[in-house]
Amino acid sequence: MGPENEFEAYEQNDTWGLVYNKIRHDATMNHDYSLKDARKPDYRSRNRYRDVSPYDHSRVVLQRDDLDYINASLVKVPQAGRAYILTQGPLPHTSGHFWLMVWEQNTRAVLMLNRIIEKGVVKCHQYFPSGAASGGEDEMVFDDVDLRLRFVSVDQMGYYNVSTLEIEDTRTGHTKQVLHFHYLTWPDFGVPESPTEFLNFLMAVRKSGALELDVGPPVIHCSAGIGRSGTFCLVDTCLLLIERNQDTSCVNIYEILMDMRKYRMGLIQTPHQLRFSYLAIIEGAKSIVVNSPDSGVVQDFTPPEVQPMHEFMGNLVDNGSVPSTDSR
Ligand code: PTR
Ligand code: PTR
Ligand code: PTR
Repeated sequence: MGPENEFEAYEQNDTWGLVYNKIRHDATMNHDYSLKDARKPDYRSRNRYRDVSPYDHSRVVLQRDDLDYINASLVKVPQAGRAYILTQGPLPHTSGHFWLMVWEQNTRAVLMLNRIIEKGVVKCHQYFPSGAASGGEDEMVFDDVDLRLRFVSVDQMGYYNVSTLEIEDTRTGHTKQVLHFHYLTWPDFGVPESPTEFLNFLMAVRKSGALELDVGPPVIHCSAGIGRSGTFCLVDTCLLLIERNQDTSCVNIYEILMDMRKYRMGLIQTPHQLRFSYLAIIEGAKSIVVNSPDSGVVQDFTPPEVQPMHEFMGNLVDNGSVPSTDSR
């Protein structure tokens, strides 16, 4: 049964809540991986939420000095040739760590899916220079990690912005440019305005090359780095697999999401986000599989070459593969 048939069945029987609860339940039963580093006294204050932690086996380790810990996870999907770093919205005292991770992992783009303030509450620190022209800063210095960030330019696309930023390692004077994609209209525990809007954003990110394996993994965040960020990765991966196989029914969304949840807990936070993922996958697949001339947003997208598994794994910096579960 492909995503379309599943979607129809869940709609007709009004079972999105049940399906979503089964995913949460199965993940809780099967993914009892350790969270020891996230709970260390020295690192606890680096977590934005006490109930959202990276597993030890897939957390991203900072290399510079003895900084080590950041609430970030490397989510690997070898069958799709994809890897994503999912992380929380930086706190004031972890913004330097965030940029150090981007620098060390050779990340080409940061995807920010939240706003700084949501429902009147600060959900993420203003960790990037947004440019003096829009009332922000042109430059930010992170002394704790010896990095300097410079605003270069911004393209405002309405519901998202794409900024170019330059990072300088002040120890060596070396610089790199990164893209900052900021989705402006996706509420926490909510869904984007429409699948088409979301797919256009996804295609803009893909076109930048930032999701390819010849650069470091994209760094994707929202406030907790699980709900909206999980939705983004699930849709991207499923569409890539559909494209490879030219067959919508080849993807088992439940299994792909459960696999991704081995690397970071809580991916997709509501039944509504799960339903939206199906909608976006079904709509995106129409323009991929039926190669019709008026098929819309994704028709000129060319899929990347599939990379052999050993090369793929060799490109990634992390703590190894998914272990069998042990106690937290
Ligand atoms: N700003 C965070 C918050 O209030 O959630 C700070 C914080 C983070 C506080 C984690 C406590 C935290 O949990 P624990 O003490 O259980 O690690
Ligand atoms: N304990 C927090 C809460 O429930 O508010 C954790 C949390 C916050 C979880 C936001 C998910 C959130 O959504 P997102 O991952 O999309 O930022
Ligand atoms: N604020 C979230 C909640 O308590 O609903 C935080 C959370 C984190 C929820 C992980 C669930 C999580 O995992 P799972 O979805 O697998 O139960």
